[in-house]
Amino acid sequence: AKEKVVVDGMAMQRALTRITYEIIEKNKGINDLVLVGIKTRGVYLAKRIAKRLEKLENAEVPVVELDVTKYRDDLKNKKPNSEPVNDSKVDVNNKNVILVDDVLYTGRTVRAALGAINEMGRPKRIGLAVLVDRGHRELPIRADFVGKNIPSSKDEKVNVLVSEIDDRDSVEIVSN
Ligand code: 3GP
Ligand code: 5GP
Ligand code: MG
Repeated sequence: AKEKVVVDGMAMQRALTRITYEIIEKNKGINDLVLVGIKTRGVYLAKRIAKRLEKLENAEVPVVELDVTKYRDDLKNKKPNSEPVNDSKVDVNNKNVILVDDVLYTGRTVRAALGAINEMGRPKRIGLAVLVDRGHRELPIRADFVGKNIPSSKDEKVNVLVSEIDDRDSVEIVSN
């Protein structure tokens, strides 16, 4: 397998900084903002964006951690009628919610996340921020904030590494 680095550590930091400014501009500040990070790596990206938002705007932004595996419709091991995976005490009613994930591919994860948020309450608006959009959507879903568009072939893999749990920050394309 061949690996090609498409986003290095500095570029990832800059992309997250740009997304942070875009969120502030679109949201006209950070009032009523709630970030929802999709596990695993989406949570770390959401926390980084929240940190930047707080530095720039001097107020706290809640980060909800969401595990959507049980909500996906394409996994065999999912338990129907399982408990909501989210036990967050954060109120999403009338909030501007921004979902954060590492890679957007078919869109099924985001669809599942929307279902989970729907069980938490009724936000005013839900947006989507992703570090990588690799195309191949199977649902009518698009991102509002994109770190990098990486047109990929279906048999390529995009590796997203974050220093919180991996040994560095990096986005790499792996082709066989
Ligand atoms: P993540 O939880 O940090 O997003 O799904 C488990 C991990 O496998 C994910 O880590 C993701 O990075 C990686 N992964 C790589 N390719 C795929 C894929 O096509 N689908 C899913 N669901 N995960 C993938
Ligand atoms: P989707 O549901 O849009 O098909 O895929 C989105 C989720 O699957 C993301 O949370 C992401 O973690 C994972 N995923 C899908 N394709 C890839 C990929 O090529 N690389 C990585 N790292 N994750 C992927
Ligand atoms: Mg992910």
